[in-house]
Amino acid sequence: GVSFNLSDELKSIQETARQFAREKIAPAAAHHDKTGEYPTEIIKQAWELGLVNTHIPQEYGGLGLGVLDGAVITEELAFGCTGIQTAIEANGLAEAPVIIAGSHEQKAKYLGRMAEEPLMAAYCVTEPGAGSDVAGAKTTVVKQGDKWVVNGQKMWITNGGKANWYFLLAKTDSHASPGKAFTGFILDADTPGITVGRKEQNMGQRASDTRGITFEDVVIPDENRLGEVGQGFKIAMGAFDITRPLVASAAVGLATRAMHEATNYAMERKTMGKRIIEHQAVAFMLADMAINIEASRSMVWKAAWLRDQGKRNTYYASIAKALASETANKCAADAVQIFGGNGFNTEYPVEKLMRDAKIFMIYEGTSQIQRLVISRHIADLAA
Ligand code: CO8
Ligand code: FAD
Repeated sequence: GVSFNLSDELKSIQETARQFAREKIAPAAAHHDKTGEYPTEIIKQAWELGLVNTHIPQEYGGLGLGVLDGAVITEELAFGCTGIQTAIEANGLAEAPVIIAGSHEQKAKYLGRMAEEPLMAAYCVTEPGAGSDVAGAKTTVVKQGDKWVVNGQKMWITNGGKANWYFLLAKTDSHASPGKAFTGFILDADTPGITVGRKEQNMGQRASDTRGITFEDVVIPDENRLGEVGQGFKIAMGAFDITRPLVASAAVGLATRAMHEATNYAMERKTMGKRIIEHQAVAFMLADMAINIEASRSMVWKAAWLRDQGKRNTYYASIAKALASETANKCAADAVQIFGGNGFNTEYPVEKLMRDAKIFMIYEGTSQIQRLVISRHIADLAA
């Protein structure tokens, strides 16, 4: 039956991730936030501990963990810094289409490589003119003999400048419906014709590397095509069923950090003769944080668990993503409020949390797009 008990093995991985986040990630977070320096060394250490690429099947050298396992690990890493955690998790996003649709040879080559060395990968779907509207993406790929030729531009690609290979979604049939118009590919990052743009200067999660990428007559061998021609859109969407619960889990990690910092501060800071936690207005802000964090984590676990059971979880993944990302934003903003003037200052940790939180409502599908997905399912159920 259903259980919220974590196995001993998962508890032990959770403890490893918790310790790593608190001892290695959190102390380095301010530096990477300030400088924007990519956390190469931290990622390498995380990789050595088995905290990166957790869902690569054992057959290809990975740990073969499930989505719920990944959610537990991700929440812990995110407590330390969601910029660093996003860089790590973007690997999982790039790998998801390969796990869903890759052949044995593709998995052995590209997932195997990730298990052998601390390499990065990236998922290239969004374009300058099409983010929410994936079907509006314009990058084309044309068959020439036994090869494909890509032309177009992708934007906002996490790990864009660090990736060893990319998952690429490109249009193969501009007249077909979205579900048949696109094809997915694996593309080596050193292929001629690829130009990687500058590192974007973002509001938060500044440790993470986000870039535009241009493809000019880039040649891809047919053996790097993922699945059938025309199946790319569904493969790209299928990846979100795995990764939206994980992104939501990271938002829970950030929200938990906000509550942790705000609680400690409220126990120390005194006004009007008492610790501010003894003012009900402050204590209730903390209580609201707890309510929303617990509810969000439960939704994350449900969405992740369903996927691990082999059941379609799209509806729950979107609920978890919308709820947890909005929880992260509310908790971070209220943590700043509880810190008062200090909360607005970079010497204290909560202003970074507020800047880092915003992107959770935008990437992996905006809050509006999650509501679009949820409402379509409700309409289908009612029909
Ligand atoms: N699984 C399988 N098939 C699916 C799924 C799914 N989850 N969803 C849709 N499909 C199928 C449909 O059934 C349909 O099939 P058919 O044609 O046979 O009927 C076909 O795909 C087309 O679906 P829709 O009609 O629903 O297509 P729409 O054009 O209406 O668009 C969405 C649907 C939901 C609006 C879609 O475009 C969407 O999800 N948009 C948001 C895009 C998004 O989330 N982008 C995120 C980019 S990655 C990112 O941000 C990374 C962040 C950093 C990463 C670090 C941590 C991981
Ligand atoms: P738009 O789609 O133009 O949306 C603008 C506004 O309109 C939003 O508020 C949106 O919710 C709203 N809107 C749009 N359509 C609708 C609708 N139908 N109904 C209601 N409201 C609507 N993408 C990748 O492929 N790979 C990555 O690794 C990646 N990493 C990212 C990292 C960062 C830091 C950022 C900023 C983005 C990243 N993205 C990545 C892209 C991200 O997924 C998109 O930015 C996001 O999906 C929104 O697309 P957009 O920016 O084009 O906004």
